[in-house]
Order: sequence, then C-alpha cells, then structure tokens
Amino acid sequence: MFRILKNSNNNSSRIISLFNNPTNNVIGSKRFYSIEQLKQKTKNQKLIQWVEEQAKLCKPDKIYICDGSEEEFNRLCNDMVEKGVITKLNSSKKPNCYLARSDPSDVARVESRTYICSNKKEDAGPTNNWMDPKEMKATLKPLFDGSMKGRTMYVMPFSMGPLGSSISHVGVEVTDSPFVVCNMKIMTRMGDKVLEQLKENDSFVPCLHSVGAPLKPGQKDSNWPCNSTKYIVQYPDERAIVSYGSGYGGNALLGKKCFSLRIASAMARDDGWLAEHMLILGLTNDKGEKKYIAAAFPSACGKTNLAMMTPTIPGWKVETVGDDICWMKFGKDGRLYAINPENGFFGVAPGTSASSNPNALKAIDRNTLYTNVALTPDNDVWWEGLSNPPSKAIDWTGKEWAPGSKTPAAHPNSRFTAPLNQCPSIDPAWDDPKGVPISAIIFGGRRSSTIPLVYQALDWKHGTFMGASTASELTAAAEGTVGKIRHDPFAMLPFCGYNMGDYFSHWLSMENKTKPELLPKIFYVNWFRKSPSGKFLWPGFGENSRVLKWIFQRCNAKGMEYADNSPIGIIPANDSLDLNGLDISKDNIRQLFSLNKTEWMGDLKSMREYCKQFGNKLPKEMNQQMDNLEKRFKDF
Ligand code: OXD
Ligand code: MN
Repeated sequence: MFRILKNSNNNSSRIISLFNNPTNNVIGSKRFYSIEQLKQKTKNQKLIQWVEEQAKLCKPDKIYICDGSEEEFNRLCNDMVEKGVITKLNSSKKPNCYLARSDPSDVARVESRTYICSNKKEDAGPTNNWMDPKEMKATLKPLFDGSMKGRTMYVMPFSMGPLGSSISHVGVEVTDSPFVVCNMKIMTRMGDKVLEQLKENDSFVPCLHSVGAPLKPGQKDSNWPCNSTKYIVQYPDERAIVSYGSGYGGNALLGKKCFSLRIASAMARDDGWLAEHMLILGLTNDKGEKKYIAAAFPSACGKTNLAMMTPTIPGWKVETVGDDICWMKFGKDGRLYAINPENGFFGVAPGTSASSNPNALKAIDRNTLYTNVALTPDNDVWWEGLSNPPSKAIDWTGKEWAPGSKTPAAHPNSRFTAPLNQCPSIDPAWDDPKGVPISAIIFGGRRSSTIPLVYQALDWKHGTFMGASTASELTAAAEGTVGKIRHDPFAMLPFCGYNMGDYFSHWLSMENKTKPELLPKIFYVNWFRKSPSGKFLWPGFGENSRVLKWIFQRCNAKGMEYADNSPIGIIPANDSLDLNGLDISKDNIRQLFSLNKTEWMGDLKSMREYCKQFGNKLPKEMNQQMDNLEKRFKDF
C-alpha cells in the first residue's frame, strides 16, 4: 500500500486514481503509464518512492513515464503543434524540425537565481549564491505544492554519458514541460534503456523541475508557461537538483549545467576526477597521428565552432566528441580519459553560418528543435549571421520583422537542440564507454587586449593558475552587461558546485595522482584580440587549426622545440606557427603576440584582488604563481 493512500487531504481520491488506474490518461492518441507501470519497469525502490513523493507534492493531473522512443518524441511534438505551442518547420527544408518561442522574460540562464545549497556555507564559497538546505527546502515546498495542477508530470530516466560507461552517471528528471522532455530526449540518453541499466540499489541524481504555472480547470495555457519567481537549486551534499519557474535551456534541461557541471563537479572533487565546461575534439595531423584535446571557454565564446572546425591547413582533420561538457577520469594507464556526457548540441544560433561552422549547419538541418530564432515566410528559420536577411520574417517574439528593424530577428541567445551523431565531423569514439585519452587542455576567453594568440603553461601548477585566471568579456548566454570583463576561472564561474578555492586545490591535486608526463599539457588561447582601431587581429574559425597544430607539436616535443620562453610562459618560436597560405600582415602577428607589461600587471592586480575573496581556501600555490609571474616580468 502506498503511503500516499493513507493521506486524507482533499486531493487524495484524485491521487489514488492517478496512481492506480493506468487507463484513464492519454497523451496525444496514446495511453500513458502511471506509477504502476514505473513499478513494472524498475525495482529501484528509491526511484519509485521519490517519484511518488514528487507527484504527491506537485499534484499533476497525470503521470507519464518516458520511454525515450522516436515515436514518443514525434507524438509529443505533434501534440504541441496541435496546441499551437510550437511550429513545425517546412519539411522539405528542415525535416522533423520545430520552432519554439519563449516568454520574453525567460531567455537565458539565471545566474542570480542559481543556488548551491551545501550543508556548510563555506562549501559553496564566495562565487556562488548559498542558502541553508533546510531553509531552501522550506522556501521551495510551497512553490511546488500543486505546481503541476492541470498538467502532466513526465518522468525521464537519463544517462549522462554512454550507457554502461564507468565514467557515466544516471539521473531522473521529472518535469511538467513536454518541450523539456523533447529537448532532453536529444540532449541525453533517455528512457527505458536507462531504467534497464538502473539496478535495484543503484543511486541516481533526482532532478525536480516545474515551470511553476499550474492550470485551473478550463484555464487556457500559455505557449511558454513559466513563473516570474525562479530558483535553480543544487544540493551538492545530497546530489539533488530542484528547478522552478523557467523552461529555458540550462535552467530546465537539468542534465546539462545543473547535473553535468554543478553536481558532477562535487562528485568529481570527492572521487578524484574532473567535471569541466570543456569541448572535446580529436585532431589528426597530415601523417594520420591523432590526439584528443579538451578546451574550456566561457559561454558563447566559440566552443561549438572550435569543436566542429574545418582546418584550413592541408591534411589536418578535426573530429567532434563534444562541444560543452567534459568528464575526465584516470584510466589504468595513468592518463585522463574523457567522455562527453551529453548526447546533443544546445548551441547558440546567431553567428552560425556556412562560413563560420558548416558542420553545425549540417547537424541542425533535421530532427532539431529551435528556440527563439526567426521564422521566414517559407517556414524556415533565420538568425543574424546565417545569410542575407530574408525580405521579412516573424521575429523571436512573434512579431513581424524586416531588415533595418531596430531589434534583432533572433534573440542573441537563441538556440538549436540537435543530436550529436548528426554532425558530419562526429568522432568515431564519441560514444565509446572508455572515453578518449586527453593530450592537451586549452583555456581561453574573449579578450580584446593583453592576452596573446597562444601560450603554453610551464607545468601543471602554472597551467592550473592559467585556468584560474581565465577572464572574458560577457556574452548574451547569461544575464548581465554584454562586453564587461569578468573573472571566470576555468570558465566554471556559473557552474562550479562548490567553493572555487577548493576547486583550485582539486585541480592542483591531479598532479599527485599520476606521473607528470602522463598529464595533459596546458595552453591558453585568445582568438579575440583587437588592434587599437578595434579590428580583430586573427581571422579565427578554420584558421585556428594553425594554433592547434602548434599545440599538437608541443605535445610531442621533448624540450623547447617550436618554442621560446617568455614571462607569461612558453610561446611559439619565430616562424613556428604555420602561416602558409594565410593572408595576414607581419604587423598583425606582432600585435597578436605582443606582451604589454602594464596590461599584464593590471591583470595580475585584478587577479590578486579577485583571489582575496577565497581567504584561507586559496591554495598557497596560487599566490606563488602570481609572485612568479611578477618576478618573470621584473626585467621585461
Ligand atoms: C551553455 C552555456 O548553454 O554555457 O552552454 O551557457
Ligand atoms: Mn556552456
């Protein structure tokens, strides 16, 4: 007998029928499952009990256990099209693709409403919002009480990473948004196959999501239900996630930032591995030798473009393992092996074009969900930077738009959600449960001055310091003033699930887990340096392969081949960067690598100030690295 049956509140009879009668509810033309069917699919009592508790709290009209099938995806999409919630795109141009327009208030991750509710405040650290878990639970309970009334609660078991991989982890999200279900189907391995793997006593990360918009009987739904109150909450000690009020991206697709970065980083701290905001690519040279590289950049700094890049240097090839998240665990051979925990791309649309990223365009020409891009008269999609503007369009807010209009047609943070394996440059090992061995790690940010095109760390400690000092001009991926420089250590500022000072220590500790020569080499790049007149000095995109080639060569080097010393670390020796066939002036190259002591000392001062907030959590090695940098600049 369920505990729930003993409950004598007013809703109890409705809940009893919900739990016991699998035949009274339908989704589209299909019958759906109740808790009874969940019990037939899994023996995991913790899961059954957790789902029961969420249903009891959120009081949905129906419960639906997602099987993760194509048929289910199509059925849910058709249902949303019929209700006018999403638009089906022109099937001859974009088969099986849909467009959703969000509420104008729900367009990006809400960092100010994101909380790390560790048991102790110091474990969240100064860069995260913190609330005592008990207080947070007391705050959230009334919000979730009845939050799914009039809606269906969808239950999604999902795996982050290939099924059966020792690097992967399982989560279960319940949500009241069918659009979230369809996105999760693309972004994760979701459904029955995960339940089959989840054994009786296996743990999973519970992820509760509600858009926070219950419906009264007969009330008309909005196309993008959400709530002006938002909470994106991680409990790292319990490994649990609760998200309320938003249906957008990382706020609602809880496998992504909430699990794969915030919760996973805490798991990684405890278990000696790394959960990072990094793309993973395979780079093959003109002799057929291959290396895997992971690279961390803040949101909307070109990770997707780099991961799918078409090299301009003849004979070289880039293949894509992932574009956003990387989990790395040590293999038996002492090397770090990486998986992409995701199964899809949730990429920024504006700026994606046949010249900037032809592979992305091919990856998103079918089976793709678009959010907040513009709709053309022939029912196709368009965004700024894709091509010449259409003569007219419907903009992301649903209004008529024409070239010359003061507002953009697509929201700057408009997105595509597309299956990873549709990418023409997908790496053959993208789904390999063993992961891929990482030879190099790159950090980078969007900096118009100071930082050269590329340099290499002197050793692991110095590389950790370089990651810690990542800073970047803000983009539209998060709320805030676009263009302002903010410190974004390891590109993890919005995603680190614990005290950033401890995170620096965790990175430093990797050095003690293996032989130094087995650790990846560390590099820093900046594609975004500008001339004093404000022009980009480096062409970027496929030309970045020239920088990757130097990194590849440095990974094979035993000493200072291709390299020179400089106060900031190892830089390319004269003429060692392959510029064959590239139309770039000597002066641009000089400016790209110029080191300005005043600017560097300004950055160092800002870093020293920034680090003060970590108090005694700041590892002493960080101060040593800052002193060393200053010393190396002394006679410069
Ligand atoms: C993302 C982000 O969506 O970093 O990947 O914001
Ligand atoms: Mn990201």
